Amino acid sequence: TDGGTLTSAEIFGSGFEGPDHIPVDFGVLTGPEASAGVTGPITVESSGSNPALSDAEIVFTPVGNSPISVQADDQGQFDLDLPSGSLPGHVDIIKSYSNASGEITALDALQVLRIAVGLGPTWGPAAPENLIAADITQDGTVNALDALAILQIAVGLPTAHEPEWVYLDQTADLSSITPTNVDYQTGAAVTAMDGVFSVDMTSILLGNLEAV
Ligand SMILES: [Ca+2]
Repeated sequence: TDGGTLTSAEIFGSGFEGPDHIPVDFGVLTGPEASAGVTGPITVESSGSNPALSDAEIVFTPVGNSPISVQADDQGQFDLDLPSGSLPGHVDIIKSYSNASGEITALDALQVLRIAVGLGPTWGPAAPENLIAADITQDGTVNALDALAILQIAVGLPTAHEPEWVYLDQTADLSSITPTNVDYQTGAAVTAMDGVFSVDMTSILLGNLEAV
């Protein structure tokens, strides 16, 4: 206001604790809403359409190499452009939740609260997939804070814990998961042969609880 120059301290304060950038509202920049997903067992085919992976990001990390990341189209088709031959690695899928799909409701928050106080969901004992979905804060424990975050999402309030889809290896052993030990690995090991792979995965929307 006095016509003088700004100091770095006036702009950046005491410095950076990590990477920083000017605030950007991605809600304005991005086009269509995130697409709906598919809950439950899916097969990820690198050479076909994948209804569960529409608009998802596919990340393939060859053993000992840097990740390769591509965006799937609205049919869930993607091309990682992998070299020929045998290429073992790990595939991860990143997919955000579309609020427009309305899959997360206040009833989900109720189910999580029931689990948090030691009751099961209204349909019976919680399956491991239910506990993964219930721990939307991803801190390993199902408690009232998860229920609160889910309720915020259900009514359209801002929350620190945006829902997202998680994809696990369908053969992963989830039997040790309990409400106080929600421990799991995302993604699956695959070996691409001449650039092609197929893997069975389980697709879970964090915050969405339904009978498995
Ligand atoms: Ca939690």
